[in-house]
Amino acid sequence: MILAHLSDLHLGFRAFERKDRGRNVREVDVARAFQAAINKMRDIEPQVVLVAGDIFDRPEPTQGAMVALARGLATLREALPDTNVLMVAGSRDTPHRPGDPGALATFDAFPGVEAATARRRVVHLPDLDFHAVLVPHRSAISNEAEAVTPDPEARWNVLLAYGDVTAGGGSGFVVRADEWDYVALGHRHSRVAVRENVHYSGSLERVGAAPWEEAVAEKGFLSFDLVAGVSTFHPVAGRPVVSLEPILFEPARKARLRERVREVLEEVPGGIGGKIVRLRIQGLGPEDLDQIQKLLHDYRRQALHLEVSLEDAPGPAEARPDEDFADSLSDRLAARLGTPGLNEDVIRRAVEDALTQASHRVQGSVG
Ligand SMILES: [Mn+2]
Repeated sequence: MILAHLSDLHLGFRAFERKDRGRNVREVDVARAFQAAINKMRDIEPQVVLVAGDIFDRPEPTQGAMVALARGLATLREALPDTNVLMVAGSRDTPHRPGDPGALATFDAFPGVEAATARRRVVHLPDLDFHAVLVPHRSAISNEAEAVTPDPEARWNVLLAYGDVTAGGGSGFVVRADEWDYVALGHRHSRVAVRENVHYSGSLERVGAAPWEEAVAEKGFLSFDLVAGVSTFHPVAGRPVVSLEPILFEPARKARLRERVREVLEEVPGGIGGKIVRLRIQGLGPEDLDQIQKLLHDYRRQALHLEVSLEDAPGPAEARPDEDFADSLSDRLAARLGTPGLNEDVIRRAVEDALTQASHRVQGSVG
């Protein structure tokens, strides 16, 4: 019995100005990532696909977003006709007015698809002896969520919810992990294993306001084998994001800045073409940015987006006690080695002496 778990698709997400055949490039990227995840389902063959909210990037999604979801569901239906899809709305795709059904409700009408947009919903799949409770965002932030319980008669109990979840105590929607075979969560964009059976799958693409924070994190979705109790991550390739090491601007060597900018941008493995790139410069004021604008022009055309972050220059370099200690120890040993009558005791005393001094130095730097 295999589940697939994805969340935070943000279909319809748009960023930067670049277009591809009239469509925002990032909107195309998130649609592609979703389709890539669906294509991987053929090999995973889940009985149930769980989609844990923020399926659309906004309550009134773009037409492209509606088409992307419909296509994905159709592909899945064709490849795996008996697979059920359970979805909940997140904070991004909850309708503004409580009386509205929400765009996601369109897909609730599809056979084999359950999409809860506002109220909690219980789904029972008798063929699989499977019981699921669907808790969309609006339900998770109401008192309604407290009444969520598994069905003791069912072989499998699964909770699908959107929100900040705690394992008891603190704020947020409380989940009693031991009551459920699996808890599929959405809302966090990074992948988090809360417990062995409680997971945030993370977003499929780097759709946050600061994509560089997720530059090195692999994105994708999860599957969970209910019998073995084992979770597996399935990476999905998205738009590459590069966060460069900071460059220090030295006012005394202005020309050096242009050289360094060129160096770091040219050194990106595989180039910056089509990538989302962040260039960090320390100690340069916004009024001095003109010095490199012309230089950046060409790079801006190559990259999908080139973000320039101006940061404060770092403080004075900190002392490195480890190196001081090593130097001091070797100096002392070298000095003693030439002394007549050198024996183990002498070396031991020298080492102990050095260690004592080093420990004073460490305490001194801590205090
Ligand atoms: Mn989200």
